[in-house]
Amino acid sequence: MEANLAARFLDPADPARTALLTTAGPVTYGALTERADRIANVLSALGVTRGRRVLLALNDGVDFVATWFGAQRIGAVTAEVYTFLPAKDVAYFLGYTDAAVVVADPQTLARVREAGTDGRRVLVAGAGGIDLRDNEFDLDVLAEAAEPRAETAPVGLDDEVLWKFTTGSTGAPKACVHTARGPLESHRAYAEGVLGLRRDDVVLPVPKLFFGYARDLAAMFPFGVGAAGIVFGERTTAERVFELIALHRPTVLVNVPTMMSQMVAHPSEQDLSCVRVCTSAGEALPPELHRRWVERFGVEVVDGIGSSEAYHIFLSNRPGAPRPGTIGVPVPGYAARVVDDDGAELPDGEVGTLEVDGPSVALRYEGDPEKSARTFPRPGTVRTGDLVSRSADGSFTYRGRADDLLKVSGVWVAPAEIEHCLIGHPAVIECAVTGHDTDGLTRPWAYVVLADGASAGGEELREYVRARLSPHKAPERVVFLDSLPRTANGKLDRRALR
Ligand code: 3SK
Repeated sequence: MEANLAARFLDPADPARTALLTTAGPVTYGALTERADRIANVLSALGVTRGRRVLLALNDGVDFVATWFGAQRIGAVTAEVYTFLPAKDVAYFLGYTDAAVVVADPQTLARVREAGTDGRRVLVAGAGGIDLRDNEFDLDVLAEAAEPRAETAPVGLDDEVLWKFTTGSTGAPKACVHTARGPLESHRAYAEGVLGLRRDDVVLPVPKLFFGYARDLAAMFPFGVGAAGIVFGERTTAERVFELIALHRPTVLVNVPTMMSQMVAHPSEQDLSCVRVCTSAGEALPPELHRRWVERFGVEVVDGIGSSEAYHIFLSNRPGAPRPGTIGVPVPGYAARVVDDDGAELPDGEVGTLEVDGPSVALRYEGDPEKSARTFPRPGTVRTGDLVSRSADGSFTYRGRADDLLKVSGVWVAPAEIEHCLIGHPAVIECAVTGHDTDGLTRPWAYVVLADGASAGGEELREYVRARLSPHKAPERVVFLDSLPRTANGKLDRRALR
């Protein structure tokens, strides 16, 4: 079966339909396909062959999407660098991917240069006016001169086509190596099977496209049904999201709890009536935030959990049947179990590690056989490192990361439980709990962001937890911050707090 992602997602579409919405105007499938094919020909001319990596150091925009599909067209393997990383981290991505070509733009070029490209070819999008060096090429000039159609490299379902990076909150980012089966199965199972993505949908991503959750949902899965995605280069703020909603009237909002909390706390009146569903993933959605969101905007939330290892979302609530506080049930075609440290399945209600089987699980972490063997114990199975429990109705509840658990007064405590409790306090919009060593004993400390204009003291918040959970779960200290540190994908950076 032809599994080339450019052939599968771009070619069947009506060329006159809108594929992407941008502030500069709509881009049709025909125009996107032509741009992708021209870039495919440029990449081939620069020596990119099947199986070689193309590293995208591109901000969100049409060229991000066109370059990604251009590389797919010729059977190359795509990988993305988080665009705001400093040069030393860009150097890590360059070395780790050993990319044949790096595609940069005026915002990332200086850091790519400083990282040292080691003779690699750098293709620069939007390079007009920049003095290019010997190994650098102007994407616009080369694409204009290239043939508008490119040949589709034959790709099978089991061929390696893309790398997805883990966020690296506990070490250097690692690439999960995926075959073409991953995106195709996730599209079928989650985008169509759970979200019911349809031709008239317009998808707005809150995270940037280098995060696979956003890239797939806004710039790949919609194309499978002839729908459209929105791309924008600016930093995502609640104001910008509201402006984009007013401008493009999306039907699907791809969201993360942090932004949901900022949107809920935003003072001005907003009309989200165009949005039929708001997805939440990337982090646990506290039930209280879920409730505040629905009360404020009247927009349904479909909360789920995914990972780079499993390719995309594998457990999810279903539209029309939300169970706040749970991450839902397996996506069609996936199976999930709660296991103990020996891999034995635990009964309903007990907390253990989440293990998932599915058709989109990665082959390995590139270059790390030991970690691969621990995380992928069998082909098609991933041991996620997430702590969960399953209820008798089959739905799963997130209890935190196994490596975040704290032993307090001899009892295991999940920071997520204290966080979900604290977020119920009306003055708290965000919080994180980590372990602190006090004279050799681990004690929970809470880092709290208060809503604009709200006030609450540390003792008040400690008492709030004490009254609802138990005394040993009350934070020893409450530290007030303006914002919480985040990883590149917007997830809480617990390492930075510790
Ligand atoms: O949360 C994640 O890390 C994730 C990764 C890939 C795709 C989807 C999600 C939610």
